Amino acid sequence: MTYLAKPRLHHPTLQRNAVGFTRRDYEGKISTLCAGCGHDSISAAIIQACWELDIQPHRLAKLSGIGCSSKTPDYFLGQSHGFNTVHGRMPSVLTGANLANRSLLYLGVSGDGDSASIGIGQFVHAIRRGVDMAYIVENNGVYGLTKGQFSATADQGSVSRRGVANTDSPLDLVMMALQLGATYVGRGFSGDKGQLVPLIKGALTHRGAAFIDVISPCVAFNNHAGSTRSYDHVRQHNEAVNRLDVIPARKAIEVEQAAGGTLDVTQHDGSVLRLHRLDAGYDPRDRIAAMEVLQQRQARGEVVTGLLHVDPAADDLHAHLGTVGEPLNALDATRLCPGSGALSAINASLR
Ligand SMILES: Cc1ncc(C[n+]2csc(CCOP(=O)(O)OP(=O)(O)O)c2C)c(N)n1
Ligand code: SF4
Ligand SMILES: [Mg+2]
Repeated sequence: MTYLAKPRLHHPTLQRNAVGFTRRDYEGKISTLCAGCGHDSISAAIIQACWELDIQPHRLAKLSGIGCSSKTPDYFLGQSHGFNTVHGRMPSVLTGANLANRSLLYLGVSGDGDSASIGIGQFVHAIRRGVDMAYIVENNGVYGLTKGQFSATADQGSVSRRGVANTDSPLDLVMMALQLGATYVGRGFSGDKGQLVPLIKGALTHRGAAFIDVISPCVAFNNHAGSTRSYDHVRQHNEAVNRLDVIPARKAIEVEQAAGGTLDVTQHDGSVLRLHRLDAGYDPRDRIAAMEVLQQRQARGEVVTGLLHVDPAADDLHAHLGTVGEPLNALDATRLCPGSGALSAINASLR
């Protein structure tokens, strides 16, 4: 019953952020997901992150594919731009929108089926091109919407609700994102909002391809004993390498010196990612070392979470292509179509 609207009235004393919005202004319609679904907690974390970052809702575009996870953009940021694409096609639609209008923030929301099965080619190319976006996969190891078949991220040996073990090797989207050149890579757990909100804030302030894999249990089909995506399993095996604070650009100048055990990473927009190291040897700026550590620890059955990699000097697809600085809809006809003389000059340069 997604047509059910929430009451629009706000309590007058609700706290407002620097751009005058309450948290309620970042909400969407009433969720129709199963009670306890991890995806609803991720929606709540997105709402919190956007409110804390003082994002004007009309400055953000949310895009998704098909699945329970891809339905969630209906449940947050009701005043933002939105596009619910075909199954697995969110990355290419997001890439096109981003190329046409670079002035918006792009948030891609997808599922493990949507991104790791039908959409794997789309995922791969959007990441390797460095599209400026925050790309979140709500990873429950199953196709929740179509009644719980194993997805391509399901662990080998993980047992279905009917007691059948998965025999295939899993795709690890985090390792793939690292290998493909994503410049911000994190893993969170829907049951740990304290960790997830800053991970999302960091992704939204990052310039370049930011990817977050969020383990998000499906209470209907994958939350039983023997599943490696259940709340119990993830709580028992969750090993965070760091804790993140995001200090927005306007506050970064006043930020106090980092204490021992913390690492400050300044991003393009001047915002500071402050990492409280829980694993003293882990340096997320070193992509290769991060991949090694992840593989070793995942082989021990640990669910490694935190900000796993960041390249503070990252660039995005617009920088790679040398595109015009303004959104295309802000260009007048002479700049959009420079005429036959310009075309002849390009043709001549290619002869
Ligand atoms: C082209 C196409 N193929 C198959 C489907 C059926 N289908 C709908 S959602 C889905 C999988 C969703 O899984 P996931 O992305 O993991 O989302 P979840 O429901 O688990 O959040 C599938 C196979 C479809 N809608 N369109
Ligand atoms: S079927 Fe699973 S993924 Fe879909 S809403 Fe229910 S708990 Fe969430
Ligand atoms: Mg899924």
